[in-house]
Amino acid sequence: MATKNLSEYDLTSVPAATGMKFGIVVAEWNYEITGALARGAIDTLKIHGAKDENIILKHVPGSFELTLGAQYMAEFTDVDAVIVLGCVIQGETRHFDFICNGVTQGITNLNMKYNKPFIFGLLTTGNQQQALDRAGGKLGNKGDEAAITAIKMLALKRELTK
Ligand code: RBF
Repeated sequence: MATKNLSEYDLTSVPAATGMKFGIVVAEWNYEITGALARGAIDTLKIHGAKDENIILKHVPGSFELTLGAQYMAEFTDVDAVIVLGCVIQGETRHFDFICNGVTQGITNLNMKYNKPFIFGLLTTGNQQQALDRAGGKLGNKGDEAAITAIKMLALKRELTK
């Protein structure tokens, strides 16, 4: 089955991000990839109307730290949504599973705990090429997709709470 291009979406279906505040937490591990994810997310937020001053970008050492970094964003800033960006590449040890499961469960819990969107932008790939393909390569950029998801979730919240 073909994987969809992560950067392709219907422009007209994306609500305006005007007035929305975003936190982005980026893992430093595999920074060639996570830096590209962050650039994609920021560019996409701005294309849809987010202002520079409404985007807070912070780094954590590795993907395992994304959950706590995201919780800090929610506790200590006034962001409306948090995007976490990381890349875990399968190695020869079982760390891959432990890290991926930890982040997946951690981010799921934060969504429920804060009633805010915490967007899961974690690439979990078998090798570096698969990650590059999804970080601005031939399959688009997972950071773009994460940004669109954050905007859409905040728009949904606005719609249901107004
Ligand atoms: N962090 C990542 O973001 N991506 C990885 O691929 C990754 N691989 C790791 C492999 C091993 C064997 C270890 C010990 C750590 C790895 N980490 C990785 C770092 C991890 O997310 C975390 O920063 C550290 O375990 C410290 O809590």
